[in-house]
Order: sequence, then C-alpha cells, then structure tokens
Amino acid sequence: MSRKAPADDFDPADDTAGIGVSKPKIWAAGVPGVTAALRQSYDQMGVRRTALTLLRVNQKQGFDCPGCAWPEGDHRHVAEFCENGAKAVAEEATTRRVTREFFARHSVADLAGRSDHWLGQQGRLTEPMILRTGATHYEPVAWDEAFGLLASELNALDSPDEAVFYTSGRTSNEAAFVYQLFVRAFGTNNLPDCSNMCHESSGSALNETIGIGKGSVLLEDLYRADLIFVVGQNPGTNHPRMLSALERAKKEGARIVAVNPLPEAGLMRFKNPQRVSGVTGRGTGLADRFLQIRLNGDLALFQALNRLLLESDAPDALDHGFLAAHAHGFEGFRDHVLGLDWDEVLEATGLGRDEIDATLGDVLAAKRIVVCWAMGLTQHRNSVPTIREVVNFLLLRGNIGRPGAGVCPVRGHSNVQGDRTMGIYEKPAPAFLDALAKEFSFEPPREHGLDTVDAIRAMRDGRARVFLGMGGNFVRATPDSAVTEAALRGCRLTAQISTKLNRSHTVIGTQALILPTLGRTERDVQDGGPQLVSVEDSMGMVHASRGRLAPASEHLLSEVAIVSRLARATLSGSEIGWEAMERDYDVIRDHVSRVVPGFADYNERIRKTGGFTLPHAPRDERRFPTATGKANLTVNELEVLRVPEGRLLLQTVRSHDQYNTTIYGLDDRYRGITSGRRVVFVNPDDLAALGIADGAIVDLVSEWADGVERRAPSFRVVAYPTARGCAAAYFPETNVLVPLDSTADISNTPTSKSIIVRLC
Ligand SMILES: Nc1nc2c(c(=O)[nH]1)N[C@H]1C(S)=C(S)[C@@H](COP(=O)(O)OP(=O)(O)OC[C@H]3O[C@@H](n4cnc5c(=O)[nH]c(N)nc54)[C@H](O)[C@@H]3O)O[C@H]1N2
Ligand SMILES: Nc1nc2c(c(=O)[nH]1)N[C@H]1C(S)=C(S)[C@@H](COP(=O)(O)OP(=O)(O)OC[C@H]3O[C@@H](n4cnc5c(=O)[nH]c(N)nc54)[C@H](O)[C@@H]3O)O[C@H]1N2
Ligand SMILES: [Mo]
Repeated sequence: MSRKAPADDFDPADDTAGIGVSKPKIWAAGVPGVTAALRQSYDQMGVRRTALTLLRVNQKQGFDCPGCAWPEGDHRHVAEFCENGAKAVAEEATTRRVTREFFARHSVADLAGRSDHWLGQQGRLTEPMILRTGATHYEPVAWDEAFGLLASELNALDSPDEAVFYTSGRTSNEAAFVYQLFVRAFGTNNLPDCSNMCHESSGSALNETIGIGKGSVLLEDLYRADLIFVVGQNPGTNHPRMLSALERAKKEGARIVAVNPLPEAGLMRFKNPQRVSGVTGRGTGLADRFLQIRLNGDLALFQALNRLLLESDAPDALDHGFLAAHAHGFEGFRDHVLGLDWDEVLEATGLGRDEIDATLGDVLAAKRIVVCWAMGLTQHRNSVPTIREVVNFLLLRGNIGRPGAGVCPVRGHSNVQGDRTMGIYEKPAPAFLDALAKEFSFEPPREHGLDTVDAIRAMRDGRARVFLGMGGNFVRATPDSAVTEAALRGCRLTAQISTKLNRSHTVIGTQALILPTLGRTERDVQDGGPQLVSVEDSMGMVHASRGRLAPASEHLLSEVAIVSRLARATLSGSEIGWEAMERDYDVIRDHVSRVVPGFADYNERIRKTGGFTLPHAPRDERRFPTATGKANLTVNELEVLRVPEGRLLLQTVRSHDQYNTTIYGLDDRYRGITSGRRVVFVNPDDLAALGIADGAIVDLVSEWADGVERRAPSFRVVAYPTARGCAAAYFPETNVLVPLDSTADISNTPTSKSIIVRLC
C-alpha cells in the first residue's frame, strides 16, 4: 500500500493504529451525554467555572450558545444546553492559554506538524502575534503595528479586489455589519463565508422559488405539524436541542420520516437529558419511518413523491386553491414530473417502490408538513435542483405559508444566518448597497465578489494576495487541501481573527498575523460601557447575547474593535464613524435599523426578553417576492449519479466529538468509534463485493474528471449499516479528496457529500 503523505497531516498511520470499534448506538443523549459533556467541561475549565458558565447558556439574560443555530423555545429548561453545546462552550471557556512563550517554544513548522486536535487543545490565544518575512517563529506584536501592517499591505494592492475577507458564522450581527462596511468602504465585495460551503444551496433554491433564502417555519410550527421529514441531517450530534423539539412534536401527534443513508442514533431513539424519565427510561422512538436512501438520491425521491401526488385520485392530494392563487409554472412542472422514469428513481434512491408508496400514504394523511434538512442535501452537484424539488413537494399541498408547515433548512454556525442578513455576501442585492450608500455617504462597489471556491482560485492564480479571516479555519474547512494550502502560501499576508489556535495559523503567506479576540462567553466592555451583541437563529429570531466571564486575556479586542481599528488604519480620511461604533454598539444597531429591513427599533427590541422575529413574507403573508411574484414550481432534471465498478460514493461527515474543524476528542460514541478518526464506514455487502476485510487499513483515493490523484492515506475500514454503494468518513481529514472544481451547480458549494473513491 502506498504511503504518500498528504499535504498537511501528521502521521496518519499512528492515528489509525489505536482505533476501537463497537456496535453503533440506536439512541442518543441521556446519561452518557450529560456525563461526557461534564467530563470535558471540568477538564477544560474546572468545576466552579463549569457551573457558572453552563447555567448561562441560552438563558434569557445569558449568552447565545456558540454550538449551533437551533432556536431557543419560550420555555427554557434551567439548563438549556446539550452535550455538544457544553463542549463548544468548554472549548471557548477553557482555562488553558496559548502564550508568547508557547510560540517561542514551537516554530511554525513544528505547529504545522501537529494534529488539529492537539492545536485546539492548547487553549485560548492571548495576544496578537506576527510572523515576519523569513522568520521561523511567531513573535508578539503591538495591536497598532499589526493594524499598520495589514493596512499597508491592503493599500499596496493593485486593486481592492486582490484582497479576500472571509467570515465564519460565529461573528455577531454587530461585528458582521461593521466588517462588511469596512470591506465595501475599502472597495470590494470579496466577502466569502462558511455559508458558501454550507447552506448556500438552500439560499439559492429558496430565493428562486419562494423569494427569500431562509426557512419559513418557527418552533411552534414543528409542534403543530402532522408530518416532519428530517432529510440529510444528523441532529443527535449536530443539533441536539432539535431532538427535544422533535420529541414534543411527536407528543403532539406528528409522524417523523428520516431520510438518510446512515441510521443515525439521534434519529432512531432519543432520551431527553433535561427530564428525569429521559435519564432512566427507554426514551422516545423518533423516526416512524426510516428511508435509507443512497447518497444523492433525494431529488429522485421527492420527484417520485410529486409524481405520485399528481397521479393520486385522493380528492385533496393537491391544494388546487393554493396552486391557482400563489404558484407559477405548474404546467411545465407537471409535464416534466409525469415523465419520470421509475427505474431511475429506484436506482438513484436505492429504495423499494413499496417504501415510496408507503411514504406517500404518510403524506396524504398529513394536513401540515415540514421538511427539515442540512448538509446531506446541500453538498452535492445537484443540490439546488434537489432543494427546489423539495419546495415543489411542499407547494403541491400548500405547505408553505401556513401554521405547522414549511421549509426548515437547519443552519449550522450559531450566527451564520445573521451574518448574511448583515451583508456578509459576495453578491449583495442592489437594494442593500443603495441603503448602505445612503446611510454612510459612500459608493460601495457593485461588481460581485469572490465566494469561497473562487477566492481559492484567485489566491492560487496570484489574483488575490492578502487574506483576512474573521473567525473560522479557512485552510481546513475548504476542499482540495493541497491546492488550498498552496493558494494561501502564495499570499503576501494572511491574517486570522481567532479565539483558538488552528491549522490556518500554520499554513500561511509570506507574513502572517494572529489577531486574538473575545468569544461569546466573555464580557465585552468598551469605552461606552458593557456591550451586548446579537445573533439570528435558524428561524429568523434575533436575540441578545451577553458574555459573563472575564476575557481570556487583557490583550484581547472584540471583533468590532478589531474591525474599527483596522478601518481607521486602512481608510485614511474615512468619514464613517468607526470610533463611535466601537465605543457603543448601539450606534451600530442604529445604522443597521436604517439599512436592513426588519430591524426598525433594533436597540429597543433587542433588549426585550427573547428578542424579536424578522419578517418573512411567505411565512407571514403568503406573499412570494420572486421574479414572477408567485411561488415558483421548477423543472429539475433527474440525473442518476452512477459510480464506476469497484468504486464507492463517499460522504464526509462530522463525528460526535468535533465542531467542524475543531476536534474535541477522538470518539464518535453513537457510531461506536473510539480513540481515532481515520475510519471509513462501508456496507458489509460492498466490502464482500470489493474483497476488502472489515478492519483492513486502506487509502482513500478520489477519482474525478481532471485525472489528478487525490489520496487520503491509512483509514481503518469499518463494516457499517450504511446504504449500499455509499461510504462515509470524517471531515476535515478527507477534504484533501474533494476537488476544488467539483461544486454544486448555481451555489458553487463543494460536493463534500458525493465524492467517487476507490479503497486501495
Ligand atoms: N456538535 C456539532 N454541532 C454542529 C457542528 C459540528 O461540527 N459539531 N457543525 C455545525 C454546522 S456548521 C453545520 S452546517 C451543521 C451540520 O449538521 P449536519 O448536516 O447534520 O452534519 P453532517 O455531519 O455533515 O451530516 C450530514 C447528514 O446527512 C446525511 N447525508 C449525507 N448525504 C446525504 C444524502 O445525499 N441524502 C440524505 N438524505 N442524507 C445524506 C449523513 O448521513 C448525515 O447524517 O451542524 C452544526 N452543528
Ligand atoms: N469535507 C467537508 N468540508 C466541509 C464540510 C463538510 O461537511 N465536509 N462542512 C462545511 C461547513 S457546513 C462549514 S460551516 C465550514 C466551517 O468552516 P469554518 O467556519 O471556517 O470552520 P470552524 O471549524 O467552524 O472554525 C473554527 C475556528 O473558529 C475560531 N473561532 C471560534 N469562535 C470564534 C469567535 O467567536 N470569533 C472568532 N473570530 N473566531 C472564532 C477558532 O479559532 C476556531 O479554530 O466547513 C465546511 N467544510
Ligand atoms: Mo455549516
């Protein structure tokens, strides 16, 4: 077997050696969840700090959990946190520190050889650091010098479009608003963000079909639904609080259909750790029906359901009144779907016709239907058509714009939706730019900027030379690791605004900066006094977040302060009131209230308990602000993704012990994995057909049109009940396998859930 090292990994063979494998779990949370969370919290921050911090998560006067974007209900439990929220908090509130002595001890080359897990375990960053041209070690730098360097490199570019300004979705509304303002005042729309790799496909599909790129349901709608689809999502790990909502929905009478190639523990059965019965009892069976679909089979499934609805002789199969009044494109859609080929449907989905017919029975019995989804739908080449077909499905029975029904893309990062609302977008709407121009008396650039994939191409080709990251871990989250690493190394300067050490501090340009910042859990005090920030959850609810802990170091600046000072250093003579905004975030919110629709009286409403809900025309008024003025039914071609003989379709997923590129630990409890991450899950029948033994060590090699060999070495094969032909392995170790040019049509999202691989 080949041992060619990937561009960026520590010794993979060591990692594979100690992996333990046991039977996957069929239920989620309960006692092991709570104990696992508390163990990690005590470990990172001690008992007293754990109690103080975790009691503040998602409380009405507390801070917003940095774990995920699932909304908080009105009736919060005393401890409205979940195992993985607790881990996210512990990761940030840790008492471990990365100091100047640490950087003196470890050269950049040394750090680059460490695992992601090790880097994250070192603790919080404490002061700004610089890597000067030709140096081997980071050294401390004064904030002013750091801003001066960034400013001079930015101003030395031939064009503002040679700079890339990335954002990860933890950034508050206030920081996001000043950041995009700075970037546009500097002169570019190069604002790629993690959304480009995440729910961009949802935004593209929803904008076109219903006129707004956001979900149309509130928590109450889930409780009123008769039928809830959970498609391409693993809430037991990634949105644990959603399980409580699903449990309640079931109690109120909803049926749940889970659509997934993997029988994820949380979808099958759930024990609620917030209730005593959940700790001791058998828990709630969640999914009433589990459709074990093949990867990328969802367009076929929903189109098949749509065909069955069109052909059904049940009198209320279609909501004719709704379609006549609110929908556009029915005839074209109908003619297309009636031509659907059943053989292709069965091939693409891997499901039996009886399963699809039975699901139609669920659908016909349900007056109100919600479809929830996450990365399983968004990271394929045909993701936008797939999500459009989900919208078709809901529209046919009038399931958008009434209680208990609608689209529910479940967002990832805790403020990824708010960042977009605040203007973090490479393709800003003209109306947004007009409002910005009017409010701040400047002419923002109109030309579209670079998204994540195009930003990598631009850096690779020397068209972009300065990179600034507002949070996140760009080099590790992005596809085609070898290409991306070379792209960043080609920059003149890479700078990261971060809370924790990560790979993006070690794969760097000629010069590099680490700009350490406050996290959600910490007090943010400016000259104008203590500040609050705000975030928007997955359901368009905006609420305040107030950190309570003392900052990890006295040298940290808030994200708002960093942007404000950078703007003053870079934009000489700028007439925008950067200092006033930094002094008092109310000033930022006043600006927002005049620029962004839905934010009138922002300062007043954000201080009301529970915050406020943003308007959503389809949800609130059954109004669809699309090009046609109606909800658009669309025609989506079904192309079956065929995998050549001897190959598998690989999806890259999260383990239970990670937050994107942050690795909390090396176990994936629900899937029965301990002490390691380099595993590839394969159906036992596929293993038999391939002649590979359970437990074998293999390399994963991806095969793509460009003929380049992309290899991730040394994975332990785990026989696992995944759909036939479909394998799974963890990201980010497998990002090296995702070709940069393999992206979703329209949204340009990397196809992280459908990579053709061979095991060798
Ligand atoms: N603890 C924790 N919480 C998190 C995160 C984290 O890393 N850790 N990340 C946050 C972020 S940014 C995000 S975006 C979300 C991600 O939340 P998820 O989308 O739940 O995350 P993934 O691990 O990518 O899981 C994708 C799921 O879709 C299924 N799937 C894959 N391909 C297909 C397909 O073609 N069809 C169908 N039907 N299913 C498919 C997989 O089997 C898996 O269950 O979670 C957020 N919350
Ligand atoms: N192969 C594959 N690739 C994927 C995915 C996949 O499923 N498969 N998923 C994609 C998805 S959905 C997403 S969202 C992206 C995630 O991409 P990113 O958002 O770029 O990555 P994260 O790992 O969430 O970023 C973690 C870093 O953020 C910093 N950080 C944490 N909190 C804060 C804060 O409050 N402020 C600041 N300034 N910094 C902070 C810390 O330094 C930490 O190391 O990855 C994408 N990449
Ligand atoms: Mo995400």
